[in-house]
Amino acid sequence: MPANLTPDYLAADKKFKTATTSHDRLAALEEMLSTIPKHKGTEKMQADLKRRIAKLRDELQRKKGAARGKPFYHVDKEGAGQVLLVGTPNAGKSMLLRALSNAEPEVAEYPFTTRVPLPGMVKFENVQIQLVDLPPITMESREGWLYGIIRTGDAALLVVDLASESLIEESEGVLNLLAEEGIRLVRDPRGPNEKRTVVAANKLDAPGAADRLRLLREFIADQLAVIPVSAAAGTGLDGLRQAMFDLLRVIRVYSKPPGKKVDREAPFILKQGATVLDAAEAIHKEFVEKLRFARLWSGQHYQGQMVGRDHVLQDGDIIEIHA
Ligand SMILES: Nc1nc2c(ncn2[C@@H]2O[C@H](COP(=O)(O)OP(=O)(O)OP(=O)(O)O)[C@@H](O)[C@H]2O)c(=O)[nH]1
Ligand SMILES: [Mg+2]
Repeated sequence: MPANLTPDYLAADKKFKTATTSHDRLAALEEMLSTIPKHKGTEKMQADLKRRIAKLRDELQRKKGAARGKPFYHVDKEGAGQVLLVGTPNAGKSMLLRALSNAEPEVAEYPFTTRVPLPGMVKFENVQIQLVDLPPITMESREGWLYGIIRTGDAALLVVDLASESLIEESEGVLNLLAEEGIRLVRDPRGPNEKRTVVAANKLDAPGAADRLRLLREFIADQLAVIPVSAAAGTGLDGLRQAMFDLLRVIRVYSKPPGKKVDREAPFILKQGATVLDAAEAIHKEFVEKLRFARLWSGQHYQGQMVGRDHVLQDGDIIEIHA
């Protein structure tokens, strides 16, 4: 026992030993820490107290959360696919959603404006893509649901702030925090923890942005494609829409009822690699069983020829199902 423990400390120690609730135990531990004589001989004890306090606080916090029902958010997927806006505070995620969709998220010059996810629909040619605005990724954003949404999304836009002097460190920070949660933002996902991503380098209109864009490309271009944009000025947004569509790895297939015209405004959205049979199923469940043959119009090569059920379709193909 190190010397010089004060009566106050001993009293707190006694309180701890007789405490019956976690709250009382925590209060006693905090009292012990504040009354313990601060010298070399008690360093170990101080560290031990701090560790126990942190652990107990953590436990209490978790219980409180469970009892109250911690906020939990989830966004139902809509349209051709779900793309997530991921990035540092103030990068312009919300302003991008505003510029690209009908949604009206709050935009402000201070960080941590966005607290909950907000989806909007982005039109690309004849499809609608869901774009979800998220709170920023920071050391403080430890909400499990935020990473849950990113994990289940179809793809991500990593929004980088070209007006920020420290954009490289910030981008690294975001990638590292995501990695700690087991999520990797990549060009070509190979595993379930990898999310297909492009970088939206935002605020291209800001002074010095062109130089920082060069830096950013040096840092990240062999890992992720970079698309320069300005949400404020509206530059690069068409390219971003196209990139969002490409991220989803889907194709549009049009159904043409025999003897009728094709409806170009109502594509069926299928995964890349989908076959005639997949399309038949999407058009009408019954077609899976009843499909006799299909005719295909595709680019220059198919002008209504018959194709087998395993024929792989391309974006823009028109098929006529005969059941
Ligand atoms: N110059 C310039 N400013 C922009 C641009 N996009 C956003 N901003 C400004 O950057 C600030 C932050 O924009 P937000 O859209 O709220 O940023 P955010 O990434 O959603 O921020 P959090 O919700 O805090 O994560 C605002 O003052 C915007 O006006 C842009 O393209 N150019
Ligand atoms: Mg925001």
